[in-house]
Amino acid sequence: MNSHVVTISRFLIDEERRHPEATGNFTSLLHDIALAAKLIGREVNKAGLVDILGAAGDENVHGETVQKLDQFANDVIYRALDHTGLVACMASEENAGFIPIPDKFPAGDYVVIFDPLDGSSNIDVNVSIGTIFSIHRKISDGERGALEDCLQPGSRQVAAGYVLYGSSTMLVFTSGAGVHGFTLDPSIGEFLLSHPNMRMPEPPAKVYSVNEAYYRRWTTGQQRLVSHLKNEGGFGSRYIGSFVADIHRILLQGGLFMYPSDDKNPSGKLRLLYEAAPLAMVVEQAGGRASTGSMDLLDVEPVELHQRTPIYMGSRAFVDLAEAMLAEGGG
Ligand code: AHM
Ligand code: MG
Repeated sequence: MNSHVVTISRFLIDEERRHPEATGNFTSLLHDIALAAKLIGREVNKAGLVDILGAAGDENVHGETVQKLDQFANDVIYRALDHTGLVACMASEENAGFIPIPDKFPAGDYVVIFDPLDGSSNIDVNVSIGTIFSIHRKISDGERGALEDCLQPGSRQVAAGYVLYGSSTMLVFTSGAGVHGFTLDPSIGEFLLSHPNMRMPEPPAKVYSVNEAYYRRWTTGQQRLVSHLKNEGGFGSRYIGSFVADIHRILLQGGLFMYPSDDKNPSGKLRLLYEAAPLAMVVEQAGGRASTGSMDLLDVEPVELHQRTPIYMGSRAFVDLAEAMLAEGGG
């Protein structure tokens, strides 16, 4: 084996050694998330076989009901974290309320918020999907957390990241000291460090990413921004329609991702806590910026678990430009 191969375990242990005060709890938590990612990735890779193996709702050979993949992913993450004694509570895009760790298990200090399988409508057409996670420290007195633990602004995240189930499975995360990407080597079942210290390129690719079919529903400011990018700006356009995949491309190549507000969705579509804030931390740690169009996304004080937010994320200069044009253009 190449002696320079760094598994995610080795990477986390090396990081921990640089922080003598570390208890190892955070390392264990990320390990558990990486394990959940492998289990979800394994099922995602089999998704095309549902017609052979049974569709959601059917019974499998063990007489168990086959779950929808997003429900499966939700259960996997919950079960990877519920019993470890590291977590006080969780919140998932798939659940209405926050989820305290049950009394039968010890509780810890971390709060984990996740979107188990984002972009799941892309599964049927074999397009990349992702898992998004956000980690906070508990701030309430409650041993098993409280709603306020989940309603912290993105700037207080201690770590955040995503797993991309693409042509390979990648886990990308930040704990506030840069962004690091690991690619799953399926032959040994390990995430290997493939993208150390990811930085958004300068100069960035001039590419915007937005669902332009909603053009007529946009504000005048948003319409003018996109017209400017493609006409005077000379931008190209790429839109996968899978948030993790669109942001991953922008992280590697630069560009501007937008999911703006529109007539039908006054706060946009994507969720602040499960989708926007974690990827905003990743993008900012890689040298980019994330905004709601009028303020830093990481400064938004959440008021409810499932609230939505408009998103402008990517290369710093492009996000600045978007904010400026929205401010002057009746945004
Ligand atoms: P989901 O949470 O229902 O999976 O939807 C989220 C997805 C994102 O991955 C993507 O950025 C967005 O929805 C695309 O929405 P649209 O089809 O409106 O462009
Ligand atoms: Mg989602």
